[in-house]
Amino acid sequence: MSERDFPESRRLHEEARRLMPGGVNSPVRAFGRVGGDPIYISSGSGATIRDVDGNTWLDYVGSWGPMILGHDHPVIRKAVEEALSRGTSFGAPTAAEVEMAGLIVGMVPSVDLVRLVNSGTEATMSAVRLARAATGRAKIVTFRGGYHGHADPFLVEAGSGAATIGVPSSPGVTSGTAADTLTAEYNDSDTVGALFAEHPEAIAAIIVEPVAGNMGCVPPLPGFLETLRILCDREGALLIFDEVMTGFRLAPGGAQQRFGILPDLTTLGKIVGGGLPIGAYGGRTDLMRQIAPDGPVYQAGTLSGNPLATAAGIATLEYLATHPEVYEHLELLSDRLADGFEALIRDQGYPITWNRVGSMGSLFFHDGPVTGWTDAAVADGDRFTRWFQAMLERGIYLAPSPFEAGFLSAAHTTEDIDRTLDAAAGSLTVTFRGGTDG
Ligand code: HOZ
Repeated sequence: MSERDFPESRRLHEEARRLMPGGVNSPVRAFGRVGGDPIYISSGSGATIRDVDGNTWLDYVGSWGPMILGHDHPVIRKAVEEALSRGTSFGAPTAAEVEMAGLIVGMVPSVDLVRLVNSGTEATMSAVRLARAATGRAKIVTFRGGYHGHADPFLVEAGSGAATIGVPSSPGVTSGTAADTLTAEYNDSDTVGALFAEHPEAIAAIIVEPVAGNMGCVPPLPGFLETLRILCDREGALLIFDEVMTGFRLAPGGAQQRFGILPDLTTLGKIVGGGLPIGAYGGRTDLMRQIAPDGPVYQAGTLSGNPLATAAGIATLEYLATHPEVYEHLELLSDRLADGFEALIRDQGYPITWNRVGSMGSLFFHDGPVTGWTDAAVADGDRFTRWFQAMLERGIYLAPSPFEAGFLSAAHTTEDIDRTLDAAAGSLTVTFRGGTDG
């Protein structure tokens, strides 16, 4: 399987480029970082996806996180089909929204009240507006290489697609907006403490991915999240956990349950919608009651709480809440993958680092450890490209960027992991020792 084998994908992409910026609806999908045309997907089933040229791929993108149960899961399909037969949008309250809110409040430890929106970006921008209103302060702290969607305050030294295409601070964000975003180093709470010292009583909130997933996967070092909690309490700022990636993935109650640290506000996306577009934000009652119409902090949406999206979300969350074996399976697969990478590193001496927490992880072409953006940014990009293409040759579909995490699903099997490790051994040989697959 190589680039020349994808004629239909290539044809579609040529047409797409005439119609859409970069031919895509989200930049990193364009394969700009890894070369070649993107592969156009026609269907998915379990842990695999199929492209328009008839190739089948073992999928570690999982729609960038949502597909924790795998593609076309029968429970989700049935729920969406039933909702579809009742109508697709009413712009009025439905019972499904109440059920969905109940599930989120029941599962996520720090969430007493929740508001449904349509994407992770909507969730984070709304949470920050609320934090600013509640504290009467303007500034927020983010982390270099972190990513919280594409709203203006977050496109300052951002990770994910912004870093991938080289615009971590996007044109179009006004200097006034950028001035209110202060950036610190992930896993270095001293840099956060310094910002509080420099800007006394001016910081409304710290927003942090409790496991960074948009500079590759970077776990929090012991004590890091605890220190952020202490700093926020001491300085009168709010702690926002952006659990768009980690929510319902690292535990039924997300990273906050896994690590036992409670934020004031939580933002959710991806898994919460079961593969359909939903975001959510929630937290302490006294804060959430400030949202309109209970309070004056405005936020709204025509399609918020959409019946199809809530049907998929409810089915997914209910499944996760009642099937703890999903998390056991994901941990087992993650351990097996990690053992395999550790053996490759030990036996072959490759200067690489495999970072993971539960079912999210990523490979850095850097002789570790990778604890933040400073390390992630200097990882070898050319080697990543060779690795990505070599894995593609072996039927493994990875995120086409070194600044994204990979995701396991409940549909992956131990055989899939072993096949992936075989592919990884061959791909690393090509990556480090030269030669091609073509
Ligand atoms: N920035 C998203 C993942 N971190 C990628 C979204 C997409 O291309 O679908």
